[in-house]
Amino acid sequence: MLTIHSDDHRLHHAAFEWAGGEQVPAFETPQRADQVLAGITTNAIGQVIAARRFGRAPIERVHDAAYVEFLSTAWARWQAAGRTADMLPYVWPGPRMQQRRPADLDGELGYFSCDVYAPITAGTWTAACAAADVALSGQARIDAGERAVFSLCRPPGHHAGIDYMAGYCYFNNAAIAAQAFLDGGRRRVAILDIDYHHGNGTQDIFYTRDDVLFVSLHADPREAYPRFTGFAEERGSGAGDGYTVNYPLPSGSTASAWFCALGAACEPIVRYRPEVLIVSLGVDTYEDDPISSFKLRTEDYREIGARLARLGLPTQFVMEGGYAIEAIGRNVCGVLAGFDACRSEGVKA
Ligand code: OKP
Ligand code: ZN
Repeated sequence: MLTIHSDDHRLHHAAFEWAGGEQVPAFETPQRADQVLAGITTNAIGQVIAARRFGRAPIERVHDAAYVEFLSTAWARWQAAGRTADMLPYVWPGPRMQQRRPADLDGELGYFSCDVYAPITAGTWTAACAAADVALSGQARIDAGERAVFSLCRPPGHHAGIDYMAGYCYFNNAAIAAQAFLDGGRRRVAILDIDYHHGNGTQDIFYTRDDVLFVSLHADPREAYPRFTGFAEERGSGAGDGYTVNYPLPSGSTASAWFCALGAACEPIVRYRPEVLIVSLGVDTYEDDPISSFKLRTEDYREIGARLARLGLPTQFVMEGGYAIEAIGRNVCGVLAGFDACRSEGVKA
């Protein structure tokens, strides 16, 4: 399978994150994408090519222009104020408060975010744009007839909503690719999100629409980030009613429970008859992931790839989470190799 990549991801490097009331080393590191890339080579997954640039326009098809503008200038404004640490928000509008844009940088940081997990650093803008380019370059290859591609996006994207960053995410790479498919003339796109965490941002972007089906398997929000979205009763609204499908699973779920939910999640996808499938690929479902609780083992990832290949759709894999540095490369490659193996069997049959 073809992999798309950009070295610019390394420009985004958070100094720390908050956990248990303390600053701990960031889990979302440049090493993650480097390890995946190393795995792609070691496991001979296929050719690796650099992303090309697409600029702001396709990003603004899903994100609010004011949010994109804020992200593009935030670090320079922070520096002009004499600050050097990572930019972190501290205040958000709570229930029954005004959703009104504050007048200064510290206020705007809260306005354009919903948690403390998306710090802006010196290179965040460049890296986030590069991740969107990686997604768009993959989308363009599928549009040109490629059957499957892997967009090795970093930073990840599925927590970023229309006008906010959150959970290590700034631009919603999968949503940007989905919108580009539609803008290129496709009429039905399905996004299957198999990251451990609910893809609240992707859900936000497509919640009222029927041209993108969003299906997500994730840890029950009652006991996992992002806490306030991802419940089974969230099913879309207006024209989008029924086009968001959530499968929350109990914390600690094993592979057998997870694959059972995957089987269920494939049903609405088959019924939708999408022209293309985007897989938000997180491997933080792994048993040794340091921030997650599911129990998938390395051998399960090949089976995931095989199951997805059986859907028989042009497929774009978009990298999301996965924080077990030692295992991230082999787990991602397991999915891609399992997909490719099943696909070539299909060609023979
Ligand atoms: C991003 B992706 C960990 C608390 C949760 C945010 C998790 C963001 C996950 N101590 N922190 O979906 O993998
Ligand atoms: Zn995740």
